[in-house]
Amino acid sequence: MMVNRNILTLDEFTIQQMRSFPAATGELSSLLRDIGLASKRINVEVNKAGLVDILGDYGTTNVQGEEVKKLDIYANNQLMGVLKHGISCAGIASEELDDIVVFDDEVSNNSKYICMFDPLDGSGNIDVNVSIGTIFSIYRRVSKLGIPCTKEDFLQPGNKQVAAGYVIYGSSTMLVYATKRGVNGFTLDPQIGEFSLSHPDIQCPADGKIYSVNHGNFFQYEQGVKEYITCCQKKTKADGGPYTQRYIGSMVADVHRNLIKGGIFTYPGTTDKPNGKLRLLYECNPFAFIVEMAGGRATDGKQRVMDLQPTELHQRTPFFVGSKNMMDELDAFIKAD
Ligand code: AHM
Repeated sequence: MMVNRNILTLDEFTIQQMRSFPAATGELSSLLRDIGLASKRINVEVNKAGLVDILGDYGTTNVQGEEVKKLDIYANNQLMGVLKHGISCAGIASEELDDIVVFDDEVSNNSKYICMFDPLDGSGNIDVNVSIGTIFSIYRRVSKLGIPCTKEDFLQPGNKQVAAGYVIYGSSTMLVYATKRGVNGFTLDPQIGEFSLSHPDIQCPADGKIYSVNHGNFFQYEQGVKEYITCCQKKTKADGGPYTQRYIGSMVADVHRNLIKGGIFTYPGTTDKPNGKLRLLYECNPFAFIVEMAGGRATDGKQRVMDLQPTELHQRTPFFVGSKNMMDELDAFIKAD
């Protein structure tokens, strides 16, 4: 039975979705609720970032050799904590952690899902009060139920994702998640502390006028990418332009804007870093899934990013994602390269 209400909370929405799918056990809804809870806690700390002594370097480096801010660790621990104590997750992998964490207790060993996340993406923007986000990705495990999950459960191609989403801590806080049934966005109502359905059935416009790229790396990009960027700059009204360049340096904010308004986000390989900067499992696959489920496309410049077989947890890949027709145009430049 459909609940007839003007506003649905995240919990109500996921339960409603579950009811219309008789085989569902409720585990995915419970997992999404756990992620929603962790992100509300992270949101509280992110909002206080300018006030309390939580800023600054933690004094350690993460497994990619990047400096870790205190909030990254807080966010990581919140997500890990709620998922460990929940009833639906067998283990996690995080951008902040060297290896997978297997929860290994009776309930977790019988849970069918594993979760991967980047707890606080764009953390270089914390100190300057620019939007940052959490990205997550959920897979059905391939190992047997009843035993601890294994690394194989995490090294699955993105096309095996069951759900993926992100939380953007911006001018308002939003949680957007995708399943094969569609993409829906929920805005946090701070007065009641609930995510409420505000962006039902998000569709990425097939055309857009925004391109997002780090121009500082321009001369390090391959020829086809340079030519595509130049083409974006030269667009006139007659050929769908003019285009606008927007790049905040927080992928969650950049892709969120392009998903809603239409656009393309790119992080190509450079001569220094041929695989670019972004991580396949924690950043690219979840966004590829979300944008594809909304009607867009995502590639590594050669092939669909979700068809890449991961070989290691922290592998990086060039990444191009966005509106379908813009992606098609980009392909023509890269393929001609
Ligand atoms: P982080 O893991 O240090 O937060 O870096 C990831 C971020 C993405 O959100 C963003 O798109 C990219 O790094 C920006 O990188 P650059 O400054 O090289 O353009």
